[in-house]
Amino acid sequence: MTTGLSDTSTGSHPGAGPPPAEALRLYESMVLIRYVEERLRDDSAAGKLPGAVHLYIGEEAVAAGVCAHLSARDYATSTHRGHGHFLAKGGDVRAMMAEIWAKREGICQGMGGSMHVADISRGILGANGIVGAGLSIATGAAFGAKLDGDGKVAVCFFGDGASNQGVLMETLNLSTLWRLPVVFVCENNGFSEFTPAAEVTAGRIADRARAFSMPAAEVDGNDVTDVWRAAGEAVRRARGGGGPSFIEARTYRIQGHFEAEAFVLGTGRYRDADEIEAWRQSDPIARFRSTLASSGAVSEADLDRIDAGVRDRVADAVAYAEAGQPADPALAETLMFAPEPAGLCQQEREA
Ligand SMILES: Cc1ncc(C[n+]2csc(CCOP(=O)(O)OP(=O)(O)O)c2C)c(N)n1
Repeated sequence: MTTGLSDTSTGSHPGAGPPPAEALRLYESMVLIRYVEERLRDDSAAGKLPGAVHLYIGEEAVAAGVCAHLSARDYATSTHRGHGHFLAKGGDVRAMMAEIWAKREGICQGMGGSMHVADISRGILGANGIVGAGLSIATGAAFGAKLDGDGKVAVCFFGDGASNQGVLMETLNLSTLWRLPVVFVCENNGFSEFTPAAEVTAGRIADRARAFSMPAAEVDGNDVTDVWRAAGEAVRRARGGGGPSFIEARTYRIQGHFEAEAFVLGTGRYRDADEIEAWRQSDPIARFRSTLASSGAVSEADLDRIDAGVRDRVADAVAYAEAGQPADPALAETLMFAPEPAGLCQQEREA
């Protein structure tokens, strides 16, 4: 039996589950991510998107269960598979969709694309194409939050592949030493690109944190209640000055590493259809829907209404993105490069 965040066993996390209104928000958050990702899957297959997308289908419970404890003032860093984190953290679905479609109306004016959706005003410090890069950004944000002293928390989402980057050790070390308000959330979806985790990742990932005496939990990442409980405990600890925590959420990537991976792999296969099917049986949304419906607190009709509302929002976001203006390449000069600091240039000229 698990006894808390510092417990070393895997499985259901103890304690009360989310109250009914929170449970419905968790459900809606997961459904929004799912419908957005399904639409992107279809539009990618139809050749409508300008670049690659890495989809989060099957992993929705992690982003939803963690971000439910955050406000727009808190920080989150994300990965190349970042749409779910952006949406769960309260990012605007229209602006994200337009960004992925490379339109000027996008959240980064169409210059960032799928792997760089960010909204600093909501504490969404960005998806990131560099594996592991969010670890140091989140730790830096947590350091800033600690200096500000106003209770903000930083969450870092990263994958099992990223857990082998040296920067994890650096950030586990400093965040423990300085008692920073940061929560490390490893989404162990079983693969690093086309390589099964077992071939490149030694030991239990959560043990990396335990080596620094950091409280660490291993949870069922397809059980949103389990994630929500563990994240609640970790975020409360961080906000209360208790320092960092680590959560390893075991989940599975249903889609390819990126859409259209088949064109790269040819006939090469790195996993069996049976394995994917087995994980589909543990779908986080279907599981939570059935838990909610059987609790009697909510009817199937209520859940259907949520689904329909989300479908409309996603259709609206796609229409908005399609109707947008193409990104303006000239923006690269103003958006990607900071203006030269006048004083510095003067000094350089004099040197
Ligand atoms: C520093 C760096 N090294 C390698 C890559 C190439 N790369 C892109 S995604 C990926 C796998 C990442 O796996 P994981 O962290 O488990 O995330 P997942 O894709 O499973 O969500 C790799 C190696 C990269 N983008 N950045």
